[in-house]
Amino acid sequence: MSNRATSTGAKPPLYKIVMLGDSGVGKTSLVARLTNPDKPMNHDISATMGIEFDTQMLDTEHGKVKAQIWDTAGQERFARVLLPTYFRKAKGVILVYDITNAKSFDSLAERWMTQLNDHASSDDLAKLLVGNKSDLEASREVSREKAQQFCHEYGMEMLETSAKSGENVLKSFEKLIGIVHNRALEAASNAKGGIIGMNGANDGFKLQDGDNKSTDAGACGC
Ligand code: G3D
Ligand code: MG
Repeated sequence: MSNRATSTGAKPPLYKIVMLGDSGVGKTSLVARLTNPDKPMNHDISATMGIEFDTQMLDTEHGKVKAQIWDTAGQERFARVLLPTYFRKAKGVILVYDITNAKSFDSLAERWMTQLNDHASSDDLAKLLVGNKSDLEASREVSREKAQQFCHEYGMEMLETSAKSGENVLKSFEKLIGIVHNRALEAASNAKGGIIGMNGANDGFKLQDGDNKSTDAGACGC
């Protein structure tokens, strides 16, 4: 059975992914670096006051997909009210800490993983751990080993990034969206009860939603 496009001009699938982590770890800077790779980091970026999102086309091993990246303030008083909306239909999450700030790492287990489990149907939510500010090696407070232990515990992969230099920024988003896309292809394959053709599989296939309703992969999944 083939899963190739049945019509020309089908839109690439769109997946919602969310940024999570304490205020100041660099979530907004990472998204800005991804969407404006040539622009040096904007030091005037103020703490995000609500929810906003940006979209970015990304490459995966099975074709191009569109990521809709949601970013939040990371402040409890906003987060409490907004978390259900924030997580609704998210397919992936980037958990960000600052390698120079041990507290931001501790917050992941103490706060963000709990909120994630409370508000997201985390079974089909792909997760990636990102240790940002790798350019500040001299001020490092969180060892790679400690972060790897966290990954092992929660079953996810990790990368260290620098929104300042751009190191691993694209790679991080591509890694997460690759996992998300592979899972969607697998779910579509299972739903059809057969093996799908991977080449061009992003062209017009149907995503299997968590509630077993088929949704158009070209439409927004959020
Ligand atoms: P947030 O969205 O998680 O709250 P921001 O974090 O993106 O607003 O970044 C918080 C501060 O960290 C900003 O500094 C920003 O410039 C800085 N920052 C973000 N990423 C990096 C990085 O990779 N390396 C370094 N050295 N700094 C980074 P200011 O001073 O503007 O508050
Ligand atoms: Mg921000």
